[in-house]
Amino acid sequence: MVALASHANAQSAAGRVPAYKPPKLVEVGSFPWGVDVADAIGDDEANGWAPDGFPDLAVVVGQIDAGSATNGGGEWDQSAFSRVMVYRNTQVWNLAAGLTPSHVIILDEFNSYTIAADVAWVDMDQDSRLDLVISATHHFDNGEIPSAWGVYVYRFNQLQNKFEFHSYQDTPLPVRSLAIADLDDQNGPDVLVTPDHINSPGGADLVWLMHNDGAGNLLPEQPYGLGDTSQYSSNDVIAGHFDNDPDGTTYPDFISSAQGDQETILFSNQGDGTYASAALGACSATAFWDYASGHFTVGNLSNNDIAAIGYGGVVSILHNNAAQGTFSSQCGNEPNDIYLDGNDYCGCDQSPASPLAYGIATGQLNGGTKIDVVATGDCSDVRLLLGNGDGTFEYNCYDYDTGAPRLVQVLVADMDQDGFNDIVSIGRGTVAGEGKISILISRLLVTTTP
Ligand SMILES: [Ca+2]
Ligand SMILES: [Ca+2]
Ligand SMILES: [Ca+2]
Ligand SMILES: [Ca+2]
Repeated sequence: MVALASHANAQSAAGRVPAYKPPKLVEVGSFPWGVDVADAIGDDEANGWAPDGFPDLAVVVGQIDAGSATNGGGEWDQSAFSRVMVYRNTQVWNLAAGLTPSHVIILDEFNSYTIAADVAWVDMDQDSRLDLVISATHHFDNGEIPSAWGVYVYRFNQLQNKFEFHSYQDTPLPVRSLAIADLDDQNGPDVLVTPDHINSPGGADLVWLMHNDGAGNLLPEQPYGLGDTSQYSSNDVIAGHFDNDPDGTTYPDFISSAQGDQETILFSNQGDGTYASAALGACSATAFWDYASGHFTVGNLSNNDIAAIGYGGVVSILHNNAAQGTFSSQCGNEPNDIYLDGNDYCGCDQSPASPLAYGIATGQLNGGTKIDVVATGDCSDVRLLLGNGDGTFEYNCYDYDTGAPRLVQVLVADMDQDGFNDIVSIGRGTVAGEGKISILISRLLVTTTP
């Protein structure tokens, strides 16, 4: 017979390989690229559409020509508006995806050349409701149009059940990667962005920090250079606690990828408005596309470790050594390589081929307390690296088809609130208009008895 483990004894089953129900898909049209998940809204009008405990989704959709750089190029959908789609979690996940379209934000009402690039849920104006921060790039075949790109803030108006335009701050170049943290410990969350690595003039290796004025308006950007003089632009930026500040406080730090130097640069927040930058010196043969952080060693909650996915689908783990921001690495370019891509884009043959490997996320995926890693290559599968709890990961090519071709991002969230984390991913498809959200709902861990 087969019996389902209860939530209570799932803890004892930690370390087992998770299983997922068939993927639940939502079609979103052309080129979903950025995604974020948070419980932002509910369906109770009398209560101001208040959050209901079930995470909702914001997805950036817009035309982009990322395919032209590699394979299957020229996949434009010229008719696609650039927009952010908000999906409310319906709480009903037994049949189809429990998501219903609830809001659409059309960015090109301000500039028809704007393309939304990434999105984050965050309460920017400190009214206890989550707003949306959106990074924007532009239609690059029309020359440079500076007013098309920058950072938009849309605040949630609970009286009108609407995400309404709140503020805009331009940037010197088109931007893509987006991270949020209250870096100065005042006036609410601040915003970090990097130049659009797909669509920026070469050599723009820096992070721009934009402080919140306390009301959800962003102050002009401050540049933090990565020290990279190559032709490439910086990729991802994430914020988190990566070292301790001199006085023992823990202001958030941030890291970014110097693609040309194939380095990760840590900007250590000194708590006085200055940042000490240092190259982590890890995995120097890999240019990282995407980062995620977490505490990979059980019991060590002081500072974050880093998981990174780089060119060719290589996953590397950067271990945080101590309080002073030094790292050691388990690199994908060393023996026991961890490759996610194969020549068929979805194989686990340890033969990296695709240069488009974007998404990585961390979270507990099989119960227990050990943080796991999930990553995507340029295919329809996500791969799991199960954590051993000591900073290392087991890689046995745990491989799950999401049903969404050409994945670009992945997130971990408990969408059906059953106590087990699920996997949210977005794929841009193989042809224009084929973009999809995929949700893999975790099955309860199964025990089999004779
Ligand atoms: Ca919700
Ligand atoms: Ca708000
Ligand atoms: Ca702040
Ligand atoms: Ca779940």
